This record gives sequence, C-alpha cells and structure tokens, in this order.
Amino acid sequence: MPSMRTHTAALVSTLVTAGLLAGAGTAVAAPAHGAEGTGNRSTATVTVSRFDDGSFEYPAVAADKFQSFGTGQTMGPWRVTSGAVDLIGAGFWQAAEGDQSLDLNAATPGTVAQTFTTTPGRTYTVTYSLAGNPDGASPLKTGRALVDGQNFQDFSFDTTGKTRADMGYVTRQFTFVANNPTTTLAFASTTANSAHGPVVDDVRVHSCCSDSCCR
Ligand SMILES: [Ca+2]
Repeated sequence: MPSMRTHTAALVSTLVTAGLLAGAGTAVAAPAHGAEGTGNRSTATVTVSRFDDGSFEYPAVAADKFQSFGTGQTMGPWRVTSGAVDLIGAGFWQAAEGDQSLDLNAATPGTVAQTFTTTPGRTYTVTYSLAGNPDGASPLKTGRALVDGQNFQDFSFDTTGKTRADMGYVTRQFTFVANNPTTTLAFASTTANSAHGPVVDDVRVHSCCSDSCCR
C-alpha cells in the first residue's frame, strides 16, 4: 500500500476495494492554486469547457508504438505537470477504452493534469480504469489521483500474471465537491525508479444529476 499523506482528502467510493480507500466521506476540493504540492511546475493552465479525452486518444500515436511526453508538454486537453509519461498507441497493449492508454511512467514517474470548468458546490464522480505496465520487473505499480492538488485516492495495481493482451483493468472511483469554477484533476505515478508504471484509461467525470447518481 502506498503511504497516505497527512493532508489526504477524504473521499466517497462504493466501487473501490476497502484496502485502497484513502479516507471516508466527501471532501471539498482545495483552491486550484494550491496545487504546488503535486510538483506542478507547468506553464499556464489551459481550462477546457468540460472534461475531455479521458480515454487518452489524442494525439494519435503510431500503431504498436508509444510516445513519451515530458513536463510542460500537452496531450490533447491533458498536460504533463511533472516527470514524464508514455502515451501508448493502438495495438501496443490492450486499452480499456478506444485504442490508446497512458503509462504514468516514461523514464521517470510522471503526472498528468486537466483543468475543466465546474460548478462550485456540485458533486462530481470520477471513474477510471487502472492497470500496470506488464513489462517491468517489479509488479506493484502505485500512484494517486488528485483534485486541485489534494490527494483524493491512492491506487495500486499488481501486474503479476498480466500481459499486454490481457491487462486486467479494474475500475476505480471517487467523488469530490467542486469548490471553484474550474477544477484540476491529476493522475500521478508514485512508482519510483522504474520505466514501467501504472496505466490509466477511460477516465470519466460525471456530475450528479439526481439523488441516485452518486449513492
Ligand atoms: Ca483509451
């Protein structure tokens, strides 16, 4: 299990294995400018009108190849805010949705973030598919999801028995309450000293639309 940071934000989750929960309850996201703790040293933030390309399909990488993106570079609506990541092209390994997926480690652990418009006070649910690069020697892949720089969910994935053709994706979920007109969602690898990190795909952000949405 990855260690919990002392300022770990609480979360609400019904799908996540209890052992992976970072807390309990619903937290209010911190102001966007509180993101320094994530190692965020990117250039100007670009806000998109709504969360987009959670499937990491843009830009298209050559089939059976991957492309590394370093700090400050963008991939569609995402930007790399620390370290470096590998965008995995179609056919290189199984994607959870569409053709492409994202290895949160290139040569070093990386962080990707996207800033999108939100309604203060509204509850949002984030779901994503998680696996790990099956080629690395160490099978345990760890990382965290952050909202406005606050750690909302530590995650881990064991690639033992997984292959490029059978990545074994699992679904993770957490809920946050927006505190500002824009919110930054980030995924960070905490898998150190490895070029083989956790793999994420099919990130979705839903706004609660009725009493049944987020319960
Ligand atoms: Ca995808």
